[in-house]
Amino acid sequence: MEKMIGKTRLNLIQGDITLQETGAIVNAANTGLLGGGGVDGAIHRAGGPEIREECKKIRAKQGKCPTGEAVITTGGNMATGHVIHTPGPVWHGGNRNEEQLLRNSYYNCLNLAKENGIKSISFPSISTGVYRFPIDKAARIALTTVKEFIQEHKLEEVRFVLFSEKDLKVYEEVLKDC
Ligand code: AR6
Repeated sequence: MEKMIGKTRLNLIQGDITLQETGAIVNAANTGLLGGGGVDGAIHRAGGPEIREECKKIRAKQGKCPTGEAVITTGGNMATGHVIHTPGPVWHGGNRNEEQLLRNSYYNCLNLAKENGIKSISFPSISTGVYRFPIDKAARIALTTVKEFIQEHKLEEVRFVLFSEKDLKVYEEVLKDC
């Protein structure tokens, strides 16, 4: 599904984020930044050791990356130029500021892309795997945060790369009425 918002293309597709050729791809990381399972594991495997080396340098400089913040590294061996790593919130039922923290993750990734002159970016569905954030709520937060950002800042394309057909359907339904 594709929708123009101002001059920005907003795309929802099913696929593997490690294969996307956008200027940056986003990693649903953890605060330690040194890799893990899910999409994080897939990105480190596909990108190779250079990404982990840069993450280690960031760790040495600033310590852990707080939930909702974002950092940028090379894309290593992948087609993308950059990986923007953000630890999304773990879902604990909704009373621990999870929604605001997820909004922060999307906003800070977009802002970091803008600051680095990146024109196109691919997102996975942050926090909806191991971190158990309910996907319908997460999709609404993701899409509204992106829409608000691209109304104010110029980006050529924002792409959501959903791993399953079921997840893609959820995002498509939410995009229809937001
Ligand atoms: N391309 C696109 N999406 C993917 C891919 C892929 N190659 N692989 C998985 N997904 P998760 P989280 C989807 O668990 O919930 C890690 O261990 C997946 O189906 O990767 O933010 C980190 O180190 C799901 O829809 O991330 C953290 O410790 C979505 O990506 C923790 O998991 C996010 O699932 C982060 O948990």
